Amino acid sequence: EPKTSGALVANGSDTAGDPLEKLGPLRVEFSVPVSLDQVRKENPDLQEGGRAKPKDCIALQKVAIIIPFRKRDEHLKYWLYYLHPILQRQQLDYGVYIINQDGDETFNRAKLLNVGFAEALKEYDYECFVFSDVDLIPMDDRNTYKCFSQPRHLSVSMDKFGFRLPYNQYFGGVSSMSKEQYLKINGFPNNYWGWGGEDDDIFNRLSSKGMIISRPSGVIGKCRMIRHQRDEQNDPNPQRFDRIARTRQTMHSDGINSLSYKVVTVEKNQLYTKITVDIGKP
Ligand code: UDH
Ligand code: NGS
Repeated sequence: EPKTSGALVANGSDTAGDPLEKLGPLRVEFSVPVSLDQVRKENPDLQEGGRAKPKDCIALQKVAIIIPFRKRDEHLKYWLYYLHPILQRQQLDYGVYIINQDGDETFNRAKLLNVGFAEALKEYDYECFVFSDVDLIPMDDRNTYKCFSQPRHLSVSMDKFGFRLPYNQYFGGVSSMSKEQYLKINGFPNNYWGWGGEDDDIFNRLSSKGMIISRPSGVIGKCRMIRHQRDEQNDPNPQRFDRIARTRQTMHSDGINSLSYKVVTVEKNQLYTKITVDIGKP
């Protein structure tokens, strides 16, 4: 019987178990609205900026969770509601970074992820980076949001794809990389404006450096996506096929070594650090 990690479904505290123990399969649904107030109350141990670490043991890893973002506040509430309890049970020393694209220009997911890497490292000695879409929720807390000896793809079994990979090289949704793995590929591309292909470019970078993708099983890797309409200013990028054909030529000059942006505001509260950033336009 799947368990609920918070109090969304009345379930008796007995089934919530030891706060230090993983639960396995979790109930994940998006029909009941959640409020930030409720999330704050249910996660009293969180520190300013959406930080937490185990009280009674040494953390597994220091992990920065990076979320590319613009105008998805409803999704963010669910993400925080479900993920904070899970991440604490996973005994991580973690922080949540919402990288909010300023203005109304075309969206650029991969560049926002690069900004998250750079900004998180200015704050703390993170050794691992988890890159997560705001609308993806794991259905099993044994899917640990940490790093492995190879780059990790975590969202391997999504409901919208019938709980399987859409294709073998798929690296979208949620992934993790150590600082070393990320730097080895010069981070992510900065020039994928609009929807699609940036995750395939990242896959190409990893495989060109001889790395392979580590994945959880299809059972532990189950997750749900919050259904939504296509966002404004994120239409399919017509250049994406040409770009992914040239990753090996472009990756050394386009990446974390060529990243430029301007931080507009930084907001810190109990649940997250939100960095609003001007990343320019195509
Ligand atoms: N994102 C935002 N705001 C935007 C666009 C994207 O926050 O305006 C972030 C968010 O974290 C999202 C991620 O970028 O989860 C990836 O966005 P995406 O639009 O590339 O991917 P998604 O799978 O949607 O969420 C694809 C288009 C869906 C059309 C479905 C029509 N039924
Ligand atoms: C591929 C895209 C990826 C995308 C994946 C799943 O075709 O960026 O579909 O998309 N690659 C290209 O377009 C080159 S989804 O079904 O989630 O909309 O992640």
